[in-house]
Amino acid sequence: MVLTRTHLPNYVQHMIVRSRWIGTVLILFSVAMVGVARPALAERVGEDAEVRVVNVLAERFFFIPSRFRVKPGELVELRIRSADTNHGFRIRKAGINVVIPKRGRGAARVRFQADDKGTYVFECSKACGAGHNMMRGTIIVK
Ligand SMILES: [Cu+2]
Repeated sequence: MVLTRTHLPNYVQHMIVRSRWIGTVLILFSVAMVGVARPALAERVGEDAEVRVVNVLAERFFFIPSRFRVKPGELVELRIRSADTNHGFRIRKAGINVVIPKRGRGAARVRFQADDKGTYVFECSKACGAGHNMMRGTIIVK
């Protein structure tokens, strides 16, 4: 005889239904807790909640995103990863120039803040191939 749910005694079937229900409630509860706990944790470890993180991907021969906007006075942290080789990230106007490690070696972190409206061009500062000179983007402060 094949044992299917209909062959189980009534109280066992009730237990299965109940445990599924409890499981669902627990999952929903933990999802809710994760959402609530995150900002609190960030404050406790002293990360500035003020910093907006912008993830940037560098790849021969472009940046993604190649244009993004920040507000005047807003502090942003750019976390720049490479999808292939070493690149550079330079904003001449802001005196920023860092090396972006090659794929799998982590991100370069750069903090950027501009008080006035305007545009800041960023570009690759490490010769990376034929399209290197086209590898650039713009931060719009607006
Ligand atoms: Cu380059």
